[in-house]
Amino acid sequence: MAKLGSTLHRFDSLTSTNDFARELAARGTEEGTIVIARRQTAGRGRQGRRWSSPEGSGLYLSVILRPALSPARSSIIALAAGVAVAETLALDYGLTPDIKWPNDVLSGGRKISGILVESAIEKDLLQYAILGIGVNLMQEEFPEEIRDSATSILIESGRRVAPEDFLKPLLERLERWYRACMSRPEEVRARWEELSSYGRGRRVRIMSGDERVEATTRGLHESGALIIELESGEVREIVSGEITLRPL
Ligand code: BTX
Repeated sequence: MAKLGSTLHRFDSLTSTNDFARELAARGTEEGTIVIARRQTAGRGRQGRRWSSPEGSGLYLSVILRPALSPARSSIIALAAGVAVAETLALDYGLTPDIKWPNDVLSGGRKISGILVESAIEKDLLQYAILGIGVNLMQEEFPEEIRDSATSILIESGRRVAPEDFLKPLLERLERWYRACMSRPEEVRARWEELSSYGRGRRVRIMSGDERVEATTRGLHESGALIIELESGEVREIVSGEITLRPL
C-alpha cells in the first residue's frame, strides 16, 4: 500500500471531496491518494445530511482506500478514523475529545469533526472505500441550525490551525490505525473504547423508528456494532445508520 497522502489533489472549491475522490477511485486511482478542498459547496454528512464547509475554516479531506476487508467488517474503518481524529486533537492540540458512537468527534460536548465512509461493493467484495473527514478548525461561529451543537479548534483552544497543519499529524495517525484495521482490529476497538465515553457502562437512550429504549453500553462487537444491554438484561448489537443514540 502507498503511504496515505503520497498523492494529493488540492482544490479551492469542490462540491464534495468525496465526489471527486470517488470518480478517481472508480477510474482505478491507487490507494492512499487524497483529495482536499478549501471549501465544499455541497459537503455531505451521513444519510443525505449536509456538512457545513466554509472556505478555509475547516479541513475537508477524502482518502481513497482499498482495504482487504469484507464489506461486513468495513465499519471498522470509520471507527479507526474517529480514533485518528480524536488522538490528533488530544495529543497534538491538547483538547479533551470524546467519540460518540459511531464516529462523531466531540469537544466540550459539541461536534468538532464528522466522518463519512462511502464504499463501492461488487459481488460482495469491497472495491474501494472513500473515507471523508471534516474537521472544524477556525470557525468562530456556525450557521443557526448548528450554533449550539458545533465547535472548532479555535473556539475550544484559541489556536488558529490551518488545514495543512492539521493534515500532517492526522495522516500519520490515520496510517497507523488504518493498517491496524486489517492486521489488529481488536486494537482499534480497544483504543476506540478508551477514547470514547460511549464505549462501556454509558447509559443511553436508543431511538429506532418509533421504538425508544434505555440501555447501557457494553463495548464494541467485532463487526463494529455497539453492544448494549437493555433494562431487562437482554443484550443487543446496534448497527450505525439504523438508530440514533442520546446520552442519558
Ligand atoms: P453526520 O450526518 O453525522 O453529521 C451531519 C450533521 O452534523 C448535520 O445534519 C448538522 O446537524 C451537523 N453539522 C453540519 N455541518 C457541521 C459542522 N461543520 N460541524 C459540526 N456539525 C455539523 C458527518 O455526518 C460526516 C461529515 C463528513 C464531512 C466530510 S468533509 C470531507 C468529505 N466530503 C464530504 O462531502 N463529506 C466528507
